[in-house]
Amino acid sequence: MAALAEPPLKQQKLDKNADKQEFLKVFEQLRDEIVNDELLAGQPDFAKAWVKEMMDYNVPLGKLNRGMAVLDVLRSVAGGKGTELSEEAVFRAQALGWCIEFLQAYFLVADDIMDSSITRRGQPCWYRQPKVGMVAINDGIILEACIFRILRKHFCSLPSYVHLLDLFHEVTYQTAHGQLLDTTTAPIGTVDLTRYTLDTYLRIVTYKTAYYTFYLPVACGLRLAGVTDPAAYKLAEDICVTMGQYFQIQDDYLDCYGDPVVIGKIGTDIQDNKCSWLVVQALQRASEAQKKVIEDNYGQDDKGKVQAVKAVYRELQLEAVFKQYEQESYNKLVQTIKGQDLLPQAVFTMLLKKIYKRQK
Ligand code: DMA
Ligand code: MG
Ligand code: MG
Ligand code: MG
Repeated sequence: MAALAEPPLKQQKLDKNADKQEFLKVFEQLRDEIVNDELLAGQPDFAKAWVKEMMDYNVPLGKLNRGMAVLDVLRSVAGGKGTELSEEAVFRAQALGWCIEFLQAYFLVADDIMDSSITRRGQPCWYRQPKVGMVAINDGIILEACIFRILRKHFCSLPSYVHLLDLFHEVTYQTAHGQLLDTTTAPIGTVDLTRYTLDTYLRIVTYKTAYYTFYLPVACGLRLAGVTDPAAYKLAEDICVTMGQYFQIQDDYLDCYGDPVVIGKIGTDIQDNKCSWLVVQALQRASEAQKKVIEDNYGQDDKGKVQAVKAVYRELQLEAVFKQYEQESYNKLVQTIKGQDLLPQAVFTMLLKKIYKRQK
């Protein structure tokens, strides 16, 4: 990257903040449009208030990396061609970014129920709110349906409309099947150490995380930029899948070693019997005795048992294993990004920069 061409760090931070504020304003507009949707004319006030509160609670409080990436990608592709973006083009990129954040909100509401999680983004998981409970399932369905209301309202006259619809459907399908693998590979109450293999792991995380976290924002940005070359999408898919695997490996690492105050959630992977990167790595390195400890203690909601598994992770120095993996994976991604000239490198380096050595 041409470091000299970049504005000073302080300016970059101010710009980023302004981008985020503007992005959040677009959320408020979209939310209000949904709350007052003419398709629901006459909806009672208590129902409107529920939807507003539910959206405010679940949609805008994350890091917003996925949603804000759409405009970044569009800017780096259009900027490369020397095009200045119109106000409408910027708004559309932001609205499309919010569609991704709605999709993410939907998956997280459901994921927290399935994972019996406690907190998310520093507050109780939505389904844990006393008045919510299993109504959260329907709220998730509403969050997903919002995507298509937003797309219809703001994109239906564009030639890219059908591609965007298709993209959101395909990525949702992939993610749901990733979640299927995640929740059924190692069902709670069964411990079968032969199931925690790296191949199984990579398949789970490619589908449950990589497509919606990286490919979706990139493909949305490319679509808005008018890119139609299938080779460009294929390249984006390949790089995004690798980046997504790296991102989920970080997520698994942080589940055990992250600070709950910083990551905003309390790890549950060990008690949930998850095919986590850590248990896969542990089993590749464990002695017979250590394997037995894992077998006897994994997948049970018991503090002492969770600690016993963590003790094995410590003995195997999995923190150091992760740090080494992180560096190698980062280096490889940089090489791949530099080794192509089909798409501007910034499309990918911007995403990678945001996640490299992340603490949350
Ligand atoms: C994340 O898996 C995948 C989706 C589709 C939400 P996870 O359960 O590891 O996520 P988290 O750690 O955020 O609960
Ligand atoms: Mg989870
Ligand atoms: Mg999960
Ligand atoms: Mg996790």
